[in-house]
Amino acid sequence: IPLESGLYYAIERGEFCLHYQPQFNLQSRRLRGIEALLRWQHPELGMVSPATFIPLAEESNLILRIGEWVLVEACRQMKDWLEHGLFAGDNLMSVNLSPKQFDHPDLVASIARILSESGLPAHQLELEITEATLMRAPEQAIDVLFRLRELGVKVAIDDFGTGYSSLIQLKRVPLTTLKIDRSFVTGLPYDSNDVAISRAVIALAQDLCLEVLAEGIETEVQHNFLICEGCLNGQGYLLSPPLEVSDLQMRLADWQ
Ligand code: G
Ligand code: G
Ligand code: MN
Ligand code: NA
Repeated sequence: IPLESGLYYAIERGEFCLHYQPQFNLQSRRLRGIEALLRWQHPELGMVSPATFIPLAEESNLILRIGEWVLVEACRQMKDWLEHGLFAGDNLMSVNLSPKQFDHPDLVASIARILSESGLPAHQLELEITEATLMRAPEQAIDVLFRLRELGVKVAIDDFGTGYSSLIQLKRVPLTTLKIDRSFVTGLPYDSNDVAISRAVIALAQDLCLEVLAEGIETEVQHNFLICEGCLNGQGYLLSPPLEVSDLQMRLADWQ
Protein backbone atom coordinates (compact mmCIF):
# COMPACT_ATOMS: atom_id res chain seq x y z
CA ILE A 1 0.00 0.00 0.00
CA PRO A 2 1.57 3.34 -1.05
CA LEU A 3 0.37 5.20 2.03
CA GLU A 4 2.14 2.71 4.28
CA SER A 5 5.45 2.78 2.44
CA GLY A 6 5.30 6.58 2.45
CA LEU A 7 4.77 6.46 6.19
CA TYR A 8 7.94 4.42 6.50
CA TYR A 9 10.07 7.26 5.14
CA ALA A 10 8.06 10.19 6.48
CA ILE A 11 10.28 10.78 9.53
CA GLU A 12 13.61 10.93 7.69
CA ARG A 13 12.05 13.00 4.91
CA GLY A 14 10.84 15.53 7.48
CA GLU A 15 7.18 15.23 6.47
CA PHE A 16 5.76 15.21 10.00
CA CYS A 17 5.05 18.27 12.05
CA LEU A 18 3.12 19.05 15.20
CA HIS A 19 0.21 21.40 15.56
CA TYR A 20 -0.79 22.53 19.01
CA GLN A 21 -4.27 23.07 20.44
CA PRO A 22 -4.46 25.36 23.49
CA GLN A 23 -6.25 24.24 26.63
CA PHE A 24 -7.68 26.84 29.00
CA ASN A 25 -8.85 27.23 32.55
CA LEU A 26 -12.48 28.04 31.73
CA GLN A 27 -12.97 30.27 34.77
CA SER A 28 -9.82 32.36 34.77
CA ARG A 29 -9.42 32.03 30.95
CA ARG A 30 -5.75 31.41 31.65
CA LEU A 31 -3.81 29.06 29.39
CA ARG A 32 -3.47 25.61 30.98
CA GLY A 33 -1.32 24.03 28.30
CA ILE A 34 -1.30 22.75 24.74
CA GLU A 35 -2.04 19.38 23.15
CA ALA A 36 0.42 18.25 20.48
CA LEU A 37 -1.37 16.88 17.39
CA LEU A 38 0.58 15.11 14.69
CA ARG A 39 0.29 16.21 11.05
CA TRP A 40 1.67 14.48 7.97
CA GLN A 41 2.39 16.60 4.92
CA HIS A 42 2.36 13.90 2.24
CA PRO A 43 4.30 14.90 -0.93
CA GLU A 44 1.39 13.99 -3.24
CA LEU A 45 -1.70 13.71 -1.07
CA GLY A 46 -1.15 16.87 0.96
CA MET A 47 -2.16 16.86 4.61
CA VAL A 48 -3.13 13.35 5.73
CA SER A 49 -5.17 13.11 8.92
CA PRO A 50 -3.77 11.16 11.88
CA ALA A 51 -7.17 9.47 12.02
CA THR A 52 -6.08 7.82 8.72
CA PHE A 53 -2.41 7.09 9.26
CA ILE A 54 -2.17 6.40 13.00
CA PRO A 55 -4.23 3.20 12.65
CA LEU A 56 -1.93 2.13 9.76
CA ALA A 57 1.14 2.86 11.84
CA GLU A 58 -0.42 0.95 14.74
CA GLU A 59 -0.64 -2.18 12.59
CA SER A 60 3.11 -2.22 12.13
CA ASN A 61 5.66 -1.20 14.71
CA LEU A 62 6.10 2.11 12.93
CA ILE A 63 3.96 3.74 15.58
CA LEU A 64 6.83 3.27 18.03
CA ARG A 65 9.23 5.33 15.93
CA ILE A 66 6.58 7.90 15.09
CA GLY A 67 5.48 8.15 18.71
CA GLU A 68 9.08 8.63 19.79
CA TRP A 69 9.50 11.41 17.20
CA VAL A 70 6.37 13.14 18.55
CA LEU A 71 7.60 12.98 22.15
CA VAL A 72 11.09 14.24 21.29
CA GLU A 73 9.76 17.10 19.16
CA ALA A 74 7.05 18.14 21.65
CA CYS A 75 9.49 18.19 24.58
CA ARG A 76 12.17 20.01 22.56
CA GLN A 77 9.65 22.63 21.43
CA MET A 78 8.19 23.21 24.89
CA LYS A 79 11.64 23.58 26.44
CA ASP A 80 12.54 26.09 23.73
CA TRP A 81 9.35 28.09 24.35
CA LEU A 82 9.98 28.03 28.11
CA GLU A 83 13.48 29.39 27.60
CA HIS A 84 12.08 32.20 25.48
CA GLY A 85 9.50 33.01 28.15
CA LEU A 86 6.54 32.15 25.93
CA PHE A 87 5.09 29.68 28.44
CA ALA A 88 4.92 29.67 32.23
CA GLY A 89 6.47 27.06 34.50
CA ASP A 90 3.10 25.46 35.19
CA ASN A 91 1.89 25.21 31.57
CA LEU A 92 1.61 21.67 30.23
CA MET A 93 2.64 19.97 27.01
CA SER A 94 0.11 17.20 26.42
CA VAL A 95 1.11 14.29 24.14
CA ASN A 96 -1.09 11.44 22.87
CA LEU A 97 0.27 7.92 23.36
CA SER A 98 -0.91 5.04 21.21
CA PRO A 99 -1.75 1.70 22.86
CA LYS A 100 1.38 0.03 21.45
CA GLN A 101 3.58 2.82 22.80
CA PHE A 102 2.00 2.53 26.23
CA ASP A 103 2.42 -1.26 26.28
CA HIS A 104 6.07 -1.19 25.24
CA PRO A 105 8.40 -2.33 28.05
CA ASP A 106 10.79 0.58 27.38
CA LEU A 107 8.15 3.31 27.67
CA VAL A 108 9.09 4.64 31.10
CA ALA A 109 12.82 4.53 30.35
CA SER A 110 12.39 6.34 27.05
CA ILE A 111 10.21 9.04 28.60
CA ALA A 112 12.89 9.53 31.27
CA ARG A 113 15.57 9.77 28.61
CA ILE A 114 13.58 12.19 26.42
CA LEU A 115 12.90 14.44 29.42
CA SER A 116 16.51 14.48 30.46
CA GLU A 117 17.80 15.09 26.92
CA SER A 118 15.32 17.90 26.29
CA GLY A 119 15.58 19.46 29.74
CA LEU A 120 11.79 19.77 30.01
CA PRO A 121 10.67 19.48 33.65
CA ALA A 122 8.70 16.24 34.10
CA HIS A 123 5.74 18.02 35.73
CA GLN A 124 5.18 19.95 32.49
CA LEU A 125 4.64 16.82 30.39
CA GLU A 126 1.18 15.26 30.33
CA LEU A 127 0.67 11.92 28.57
CA GLU A 128 -2.78 11.17 27.13
CA ILE A 129 -3.84 7.55 27.02
CA THR A 130 -7.28 6.35 26.04
CA GLU A 131 -9.61 4.56 28.37
CA ALA A 132 -9.36 1.47 26.14
CA THR A 133 -5.55 1.43 26.51
CA LEU A 134 -5.91 1.57 30.26
CA MET A 135 -8.49 -1.19 30.49
CA ARG A 136 -6.84 -3.71 28.17
CA ALA A 137 -4.50 -4.97 30.86
CA PRO A 138 -5.34 -2.93 33.95
CA GLU A 139 -2.78 -4.52 36.31
CA GLN A 140 0.14 -3.87 33.97
CA ALA A 141 -1.19 -0.42 33.14
CA ILE A 142 -1.43 0.53 36.81
CA ASP A 143 2.18 -0.55 37.33
CA VAL A 144 3.34 1.60 34.41
CA LEU A 145 1.29 4.54 35.69
CA PHE A 146 2.89 4.30 39.13
CA ARG A 147 6.33 4.40 37.49
CA LEU A 148 5.31 7.42 35.42
CA ARG A 149 4.05 9.13 38.57
CA GLU A 150 7.40 8.49 40.21
CA LEU A 151 9.01 10.18 37.23
CA GLY A 152 6.76 13.18 37.85
CA VAL A 153 4.83 13.27 34.57
CA LYS A 154 1.07 13.79 34.44
CA VAL A 155 -1.34 11.31 32.87
CA ALA A 156 -4.71 12.13 31.34
CA ILE A 157 -7.37 9.69 30.24
CA ASP A 158 -8.44 10.84 26.78
CA ASP A 159 -11.92 10.11 25.43
CA PHE A 160 -13.12 9.45 28.97
CA GLY A 161 -16.61 7.98 29.14
CA THR A 162 -16.39 6.09 25.86
CA GLY A 163 -14.79 2.99 27.37
CA TYR A 164 -15.76 0.73 30.18
CA SER A 165 -13.63 1.56 33.19
CA SER A 166 -15.29 0.37 36.29
CA LEU A 167 -15.40 3.30 38.63
CA ILE A 168 -14.15 1.11 41.45
CA GLN A 169 -11.04 0.28 39.46
CA LEU A 170 -10.36 3.92 38.65
CA LYS A 171 -9.75 4.59 42.35
CA ARG A 172 -6.59 2.52 42.23
CA VAL A 173 -5.19 4.16 39.12
CA PRO A 174 -2.66 6.96 39.60
CA LEU A 175 -3.96 9.59 37.16
CA THR A 176 -3.99 13.35 37.11
CA THR A 177 -6.67 14.29 34.56
CA LEU A 178 -9.95 13.07 33.05
CA LYS A 179 -10.76 14.44 29.58
CA ILE A 180 -14.50 14.39 28.87
CA ASP A 181 -14.85 13.04 25.34
CA ARG A 182 -16.16 15.53 22.81
CA SER A 183 -19.00 13.16 21.87
CA PHE A 184 -20.57 14.06 25.26
CA VAL A 185 -19.90 17.78 24.90
CA THR A 186 -21.67 17.97 21.54
CA GLY A 187 -25.18 17.64 22.97
CA LEU A 188 -24.74 20.00 25.95
CA PRO A 189 -26.96 21.34 27.43
CA TYR A 190 -29.94 19.95 25.52
CA ASP A 191 -29.24 16.21 25.35
CA SER A 192 -30.10 14.74 28.75
CA ASN A 193 -27.74 11.78 28.29
CA ASP A 194 -24.80 14.07 27.53
CA VAL A 195 -25.70 16.20 30.54
CA ALA A 196 -25.86 13.14 32.80
CA ILE A 197 -22.54 11.74 31.59
CA SER A 198 -20.69 15.08 31.78
CA ARG A 199 -22.01 15.67 35.32
CA ALA A 200 -20.95 12.18 36.33
CA VAL A 201 -17.43 12.62 34.99
CA ILE A 202 -17.06 16.04 36.67
CA ALA A 203 -18.27 14.60 40.00
CA LEU A 204 -16.01 11.58 39.64
CA ALA A 205 -13.00 13.80 38.98
CA GLN A 206 -13.81 15.87 42.07
CA ASP A 207 -14.18 12.77 44.25
CA LEU A 208 -10.89 11.35 43.02
CA CYS A 209 -9.10 14.74 43.24
CA LEU A 210 -8.36 14.73 39.52
CA GLU A 211 -8.36 17.59 37.08
CA VAL A 212 -11.19 17.54 34.56
CA LEU A 213 -11.01 18.93 31.03
CA ALA A 214 -13.82 19.01 28.47
CA GLU A 215 -12.77 18.62 24.85
CA GLY A 216 -14.56 19.65 21.67
CA ILE A 217 -16.14 22.84 23.05
CA GLU A 218 -17.64 24.53 19.99
CA THR A 219 -20.37 26.83 21.32
CA GLU A 220 -20.93 29.46 24.01
CA VAL A 221 -23.78 27.44 25.53
CA GLN A 222 -21.57 24.38 25.93
CA HIS A 223 -18.87 26.60 27.44
CA ASN A 224 -21.21 28.28 29.90
CA PHE A 225 -22.87 25.05 30.90
CA LEU A 226 -19.51 23.42 31.65
CA ILE A 227 -18.42 26.39 33.79
CA CYS A 228 -21.70 26.22 35.76
CA GLU A 229 -21.21 22.49 36.30
CA GLY A 230 -17.74 23.06 37.75
CA CYS A 231 -15.65 21.79 34.86
CA LEU A 232 -12.46 23.79 35.30
CA ASN A 233 -10.63 23.15 32.02
CA GLY A 234 -11.49 22.93 28.35
CA GLN A 235 -10.38 22.95 24.76
CA GLY A 236 -12.20 23.15 21.45
CA TYR A 237 -12.77 25.21 18.32
CA LEU A 238 -14.63 27.92 20.29
CA LEU A 239 -11.47 28.64 22.27
CA SER A 240 -8.92 27.81 19.57
CA PRO A 241 -8.41 25.21 16.84
CA PRO A 242 -5.09 23.36 16.68
CA LEU A 243 -2.48 25.88 15.44
CA GLU A 244 0.76 25.59 13.58
CA VAL A 245 3.84 26.82 15.43
CA SER A 246 3.99 30.34 13.96
CA ASP A 247 0.25 30.96 14.54
CA LEU A 248 0.47 29.71 18.10
CA GLN A 249 3.44 31.97 18.84
CA MET A 250 1.51 34.96 17.53
CA ARG A 251 -1.52 34.20 19.70
CA LEU A 252 0.36 33.44 22.93
CA ALA A 253 0.69 37.06 23.95
CA ASP A 254 -3.13 37.36 24.04
CA TRP A 255 -3.45 34.39 26.37
CA GLN A 256 -0.65 34.85 28.89
O1 G B 1 -5.85 16.26 15.30
P1 G B 1 -6.90 15.33 14.79
O2 G B 1 -8.34 15.59 15.18
O3 G B 1 -6.86 15.21 13.32
O4 G B 1 -6.53 13.89 15.40
C1 G B 1 -7.26 12.77 15.08
C2 G B 1 -6.89 11.67 16.05
O5 G B 1 -5.48 11.38 15.98
C3 G B 1 -7.20 12.02 17.50
O6 G B 1 -7.85 10.90 18.10
C4 G B 1 -5.86 12.21 18.13
O7 G B 1 -5.84 11.79 19.46
C5 G B 1 -4.95 11.33 17.27
N1 G B 1 -3.60 11.86 17.30
C6 G B 1 -3.16 13.09 16.93
N2 G B 1 -1.83 13.21 17.12
C7 G B 1 -1.42 12.02 17.66
C8 G B 1 -0.15 11.52 18.10
O8 G B 1 0.88 12.19 18.09
N3 G B 1 -0.11 10.24 18.54
C9 G B 1 -1.22 9.45 18.60
N4 G B 1 -1.09 8.20 19.06
N5 G B 1 -2.44 9.90 18.22
C10 G B 1 -2.53 11.16 17.76
O1 G C 1 -8.81 12.06 20.43
P1 G C 1 -8.24 13.41 20.71
O2 G C 1 -8.93 14.11 21.79
O3 G C 1 -6.76 13.43 20.91
O4 G C 1 -8.56 14.25 19.41
C1 G C 1 -8.07 15.50 19.19
C2 G C 1 -8.70 15.94 17.90
O5 G C 1 -9.91 16.67 18.11
C3 G C 1 -7.79 16.85 17.14
O6 G C 1 -7.52 16.28 15.90
C4 G C 1 -8.56 18.11 16.90
O7 G C 1 -8.40 18.57 15.57
C5 G C 1 -9.99 17.70 17.17
N1 G C 1 -10.74 18.81 17.77
C6 G C 1 -10.25 19.76 18.57
N2 G C 1 -11.22 20.64 18.95
C7 G C 1 -12.34 20.21 18.36
C8 G C 1 -13.67 20.71 18.36
O8 G C 1 -14.03 21.69 19.00
N3 G C 1 -14.58 20.00 17.63
C9 G C 1 -14.23 18.88 16.92
N4 G C 1 -15.19 18.27 16.23
N5 G C 1 -12.98 18.39 16.90
C10 G C 1 -12.04 19.05 17.61
MN1 MN D 1 -6.03 13.76 22.85
NA1 NA E 1 -10.33 12.75 22.81
